[in-house]
Amino acid sequence: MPLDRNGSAATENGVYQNGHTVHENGHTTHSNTQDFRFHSLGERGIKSVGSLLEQSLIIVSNRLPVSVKKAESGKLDIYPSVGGLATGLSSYTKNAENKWIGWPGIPSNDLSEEERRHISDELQKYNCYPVFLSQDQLNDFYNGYSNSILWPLFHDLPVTQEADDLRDRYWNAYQQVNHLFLEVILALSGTDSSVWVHDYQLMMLPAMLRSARPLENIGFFLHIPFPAAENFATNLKWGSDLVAGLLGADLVGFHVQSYLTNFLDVVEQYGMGSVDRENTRINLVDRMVQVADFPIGIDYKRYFQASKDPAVQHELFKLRNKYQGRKVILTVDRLDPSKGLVERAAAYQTLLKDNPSFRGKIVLVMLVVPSRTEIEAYKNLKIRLEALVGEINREYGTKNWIPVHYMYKSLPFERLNALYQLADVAFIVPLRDGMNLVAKEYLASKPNKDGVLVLSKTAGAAEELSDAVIVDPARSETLVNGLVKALRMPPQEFRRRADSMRKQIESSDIHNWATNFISALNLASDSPENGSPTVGLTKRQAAKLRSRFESAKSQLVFLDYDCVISPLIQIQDAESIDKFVAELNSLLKELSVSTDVVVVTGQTQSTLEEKFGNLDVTLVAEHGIFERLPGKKKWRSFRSADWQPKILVHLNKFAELTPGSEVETKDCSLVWHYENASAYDAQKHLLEIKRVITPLANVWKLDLIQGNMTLEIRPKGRCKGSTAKELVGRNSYDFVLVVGDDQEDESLFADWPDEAYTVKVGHGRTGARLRVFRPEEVLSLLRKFISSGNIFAVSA
Ligand code: GDG
Repeated sequence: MPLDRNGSAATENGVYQNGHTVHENGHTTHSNTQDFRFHSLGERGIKSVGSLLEQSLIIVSNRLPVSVKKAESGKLDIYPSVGGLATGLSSYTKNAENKWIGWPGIPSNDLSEEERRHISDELQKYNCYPVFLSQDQLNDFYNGYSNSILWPLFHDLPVTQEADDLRDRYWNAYQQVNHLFLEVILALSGTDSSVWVHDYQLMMLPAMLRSARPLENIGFFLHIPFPAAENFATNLKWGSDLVAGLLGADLVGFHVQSYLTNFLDVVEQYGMGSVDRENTRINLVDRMVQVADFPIGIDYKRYFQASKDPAVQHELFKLRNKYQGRKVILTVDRLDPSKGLVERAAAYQTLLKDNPSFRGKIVLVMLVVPSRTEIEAYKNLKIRLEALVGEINREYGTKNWIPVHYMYKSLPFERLNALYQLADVAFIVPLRDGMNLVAKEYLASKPNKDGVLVLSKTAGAAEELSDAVIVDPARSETLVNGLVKALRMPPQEFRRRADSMRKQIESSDIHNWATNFISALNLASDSPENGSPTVGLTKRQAAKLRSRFESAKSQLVFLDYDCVISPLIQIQDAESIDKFVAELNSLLKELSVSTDVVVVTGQTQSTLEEKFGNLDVTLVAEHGIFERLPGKKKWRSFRSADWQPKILVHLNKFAELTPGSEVETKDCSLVWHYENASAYDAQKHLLEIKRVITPLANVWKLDLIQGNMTLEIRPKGRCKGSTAKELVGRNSYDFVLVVGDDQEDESLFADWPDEAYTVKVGHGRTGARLRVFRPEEVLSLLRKFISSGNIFAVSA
């Protein structure tokens, strides 16, 4: 992994050092985002935010917000970061239902089996789950394809010959690691979750996930720029694969409008779907991908309030003494070719050359944070930059004045914030930057508004911070002129500018950014373009259902019991659940007097019998393998379970190796439950189990069904849908209501004739005609049928 000399770990978006996270991602509300939510999608945006957390959220990024370092003593140091992204998502990640999946920052070669397990257990306390990567994988996937091919290309920089020569190997590693992330997601989450994938290292993942789970809510956010179509298509060999990877998502987010437009251009150029520019959507054959801009913001409060922190005040006092009234020009960046550091130093050199009056009165403080230190281009950049800084200091420095104060390290937050407060000018002129958070942090840290921001027009931040002194990094004279303008700007003017930009930063912080993205993801996945009803059952729909029910001669109600009980188990105590089941039982009892009722479940016959055994309804257990017809006591079985002992031997062995996991033996299926096991053991053995069992499953014609921390093995072919088809074959109904919630129910919805009223319970893409969000709504729907007093009722 990219550990540099002083032990800092370079990340794709930042750097961690000595227990401090250097990188701070963050976010915002922007006019376009607002349009997207409240104009084109109307009120639904607001509704979705309220019900946002009903579905679990899986966040996936190359790096976890918790890092692991190994001390020389061999002790593992595990520390969470306080980065912007982690802060913005903290309201989601505190909930144990939600998970963050990523690389923990240490190559797996450096770790024993025992250490990996320990790391995994420790990370789980933060709801974080590691993807372990070897040094070779990190070299080729991270340093190679991600940072030596994609990073420069997306920042309009040249790819080195060396990287170009190795790109086939790098590409293989990129795909392989994306697939590894997929495996971890599949092992650790169920189909009822939303997955939010971050950044350029994981661009293949949305499509991989889509093919494994067609109905998943998948979001992707790119933290770096998206290049213009001609650059992308001409220079990127597997560009179309990467775009196809992104199109696996329901929502693809960028920082700013121009990246979004570039992306749509590329999609159009590859002919990968029909691009609807007005609604910023891509219509594919079977679904739609929403594209939107979500300019990332910062944890505004943290920066704004820092000036009151005594530790920050102490640092500021020391810095004031150090710089003795000289005007301070500040740069803060990772050492990265995209940041234009040599160009900045050169502009400062020209400023001193052309304006002797500034000599001795100003100082350039360059905080340069080590990053991706194993990559040759980064090593060379360091040599060039330090040579130039040395040259400036030799050329203009005096006994009492060093023109450039260069620091190659990461500072603690308090020191950095004191620097922000001290600096008269922030000289933020990257060649290209997705957003650039330093620009926002600088302004937010200045309660007295006494600073000037000089900003590149090629940083995403320039789209929001138009009151900065905007310069063009491609024209060095604008950098010099910008500095002069900033240094001479009258206080009244810089205060006015800083004030207006600070308001913008405050109103669109990292929390808004996260919430906006997630609510837009829900809207995109539940959209009518994906065939899904977007809102819960309206009064009008409920009334229509009731009247259709009343006028029907023969009705069928087909209810998936799991869809009403599973959400309750997550949020309610046993007593309330019993009450709910008792009420459902009594409603079904009344209903079954005049209506055919079928209750299906993935659970066992005994569970169904215990809850509904007293009813005169059809009971279907274990996903259709067992059926008990109304009025009968005996169950019909559709498969022999001869295969079970053969598979059970293996499952038991793995269950023993995975403490906390257990095997449930159902009459006709086996389920390995691993939600209470250590994630490390579970993941490791899940792969092993699949490897061992798959050949046997082929012989016995069994399916391996991956659930939420479960693996079920059951006979192929018999499912809820088979029961449905048989029922329709046996009787003719003129009113059918089907209530379900999971992937299997989707095929069930499709199996019924179009006239059937199919109802999806909960969020997510669905082929159902109607939607309700909560189990209680199912009860109230059934209640309507009973009070309707159907007079034509014919019981089968
Ligand atoms: C990528 C995109 C996009 C820096 N030095 C120290 C320190 N930092 C923190 C800053 C800031 C972060 O690192 C750098 O963020 P940037 O946005 O400026 O740049 P990238 O690392 O390139 O981030 C970028 C971002 O992702 C978010 O989407 O804006 O365009 O390239 O938060 O404060 N923090 C501490 N000590 C330092 O010495 N504590």
